[in-house]
Amino acid sequence: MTPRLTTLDGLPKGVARPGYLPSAHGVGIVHLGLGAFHKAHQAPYTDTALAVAAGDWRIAGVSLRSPKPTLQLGPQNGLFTLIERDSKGSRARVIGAIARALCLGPDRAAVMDALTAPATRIVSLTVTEKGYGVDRSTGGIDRGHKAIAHDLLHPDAPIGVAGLLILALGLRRAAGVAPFTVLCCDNLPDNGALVRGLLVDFARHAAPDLADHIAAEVAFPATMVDRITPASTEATRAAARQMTGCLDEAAVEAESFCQWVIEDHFPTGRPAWEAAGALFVSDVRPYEEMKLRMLNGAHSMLAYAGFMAGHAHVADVMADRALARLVHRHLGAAAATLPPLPDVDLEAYAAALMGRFANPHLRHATFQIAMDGTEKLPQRILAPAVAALEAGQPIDAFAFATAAWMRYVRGMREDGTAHDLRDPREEALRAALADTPAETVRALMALPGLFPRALRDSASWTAAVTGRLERMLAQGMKAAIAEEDRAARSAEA
Ligand code: CS2
Repeated sequence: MTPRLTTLDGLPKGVARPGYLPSAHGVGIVHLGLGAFHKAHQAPYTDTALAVAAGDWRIAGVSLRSPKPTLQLGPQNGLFTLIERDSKGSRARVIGAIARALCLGPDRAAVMDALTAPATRIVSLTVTEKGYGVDRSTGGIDRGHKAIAHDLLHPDAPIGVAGLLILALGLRRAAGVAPFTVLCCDNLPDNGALVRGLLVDFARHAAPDLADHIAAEVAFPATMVDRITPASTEATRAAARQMTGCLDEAAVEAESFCQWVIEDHFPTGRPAWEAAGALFVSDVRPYEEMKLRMLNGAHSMLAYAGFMAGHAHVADVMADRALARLVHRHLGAAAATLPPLPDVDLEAYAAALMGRFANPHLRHATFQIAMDGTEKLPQRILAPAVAALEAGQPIDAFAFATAAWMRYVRGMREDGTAHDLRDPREEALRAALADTPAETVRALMALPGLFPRALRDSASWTAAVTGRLERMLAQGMKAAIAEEDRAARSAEA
């Protein structure tokens, strides 16, 4: 029988393993959101930092809802395989940085102990864009968000990020323990300031005496995180088993590329993540904008257009020559909205992204990227669209991406079968669908807090989106892609 992965002993030679003795290091980080991205990004960065520079920086991982991560990692002593894939092949690496896995529901007391322990100096977060409950038009709490509403009513038994962190920061303060640093690792614009705004506003409502303390004493460094990480599947686990000789329920796979740019503001210390290649800077924003507008913006465009054109995976999109050219056009249009970054060549970045998207060894589903469009569009597509409009640059690429999203929002494939939307505003989206493309565009653009005023008020933007949505609906996505590509090429010529 194949043994479960529980120990580093006996792993085959080709499998990389921690360059330190995991049990010799204490926990210094609590991570909320124990999903594939954390396991493929922060956990391996921490693994390398521990090997190079030691320290008590292992991670207590917390799943806010699903018991799955604890069921997978618990019996494996936190060990899991990361499979890194690129054109040269696949490599397996067992990661030892996760000391324990907890699930908030059954393990509430242990989670609170971890959050209030003086040894915990960082609380990091990957809960996805919709996990926070920020009202993006005010920067404060969104009272309609389920976890925010719950935690305002039950501040002693919170289920969301804001409630948990405020309760823990209050207990630490009462006990005379320094606050932890809050490290947001989600693809949100200015993510440190965004979470700071959320917590300060939540405190104003739930624990007013804490608001000033948080504003003055808690550090919220901003980050840009990057590693393409498809959801784990049976095939991931089968590959891990084949490479390690062990059953690994917690295995993840990712591209070999990874990047982490972090604002260096950690008053109570941090792991030596630079040992693993993290870049510490004073201002993350230009890197973050570059990544959100170029990588994530092109990703969202290709996910909506690709899914509707029948492409299940990103690599299939990149094999569709017309659509791949539109991905390239999108990257160029996004780059044109960015300020120059010293030491970064945006053309080279775009070329590298084309290669990363085309990675044939990654099965990254367009459907996975398509999820939560209302949370992603603003920073990925709409902000650069406003910038392009204001600078008098072409808006076609952004209008095409937006129309493709609106086509996707119909929830119906071209063969008439339904598909899920998987968006927190799903009901409002469905209610906005109208009989004509023009009415649909108008209704979707009127959803509160989604489209910036500059776009809503622009006749040229509205016409650019409407014309494209009409074509997508009347002629199908493939024909719309071909026409867009033709027009783009003649504009370039
Ligand atoms: C993707 C991102 O699912 C998505 O929305 O665009 O998860 C993307 O793969 C990562 O940000 C890459 O770093």
